[in-house]
Amino acid sequence: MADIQRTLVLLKPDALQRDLLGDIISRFERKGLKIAGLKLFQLSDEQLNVHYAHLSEKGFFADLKKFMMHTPVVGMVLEGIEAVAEVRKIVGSTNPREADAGTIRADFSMNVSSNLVHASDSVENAEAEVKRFFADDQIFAYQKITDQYIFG
Ligand code: DAT
Ligand code: MG
Repeated sequence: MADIQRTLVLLKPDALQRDLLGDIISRFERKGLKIAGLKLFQLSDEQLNVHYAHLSEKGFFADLKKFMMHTPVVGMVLEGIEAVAEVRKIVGSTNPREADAGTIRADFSMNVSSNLVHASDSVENAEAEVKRFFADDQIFAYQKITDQYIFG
């Protein structure tokens, strides 16, 4: 039985400013990931303190939060087989210059502080992050006629 997971993706303010939202969303769609949630919203300082708690001691923490609040972000809940790891693979390493060619970060960005996309890094974090940003009634379970061709 396939391990169907949900994961949280944020398209950061640099993706919005650079008109890359469509290109980035398209990469996830082409993989076959199902969009279970999608919205434009403004991040708050409180949300970012929780979301980036693992970086709170870093010198760049304040700048990171400021950057993430420059504009609204696009939040997505993506669903697919082993979606957490697959989405991280498509997004690429944190530092875009170390990311593999063909990943979003390698193909579209150059600097760690503007690497376009957030993606959950573990199944546990994905569950918490989806809950953090999406209410239950903003997440949808539905059939697509392509499901059998993509999920097997
Ligand atoms: P990831 O986004 O790949 O999960 P992370 O959780 O370690 O990486 O860091 C979250 C974000 O913080 C990252 O996408 C960009 C920013 N960041 C990380 N390391 C940084 C650094 N050395 N300088 C500036 N920003 C950094
Ligand atoms: Mg992270």
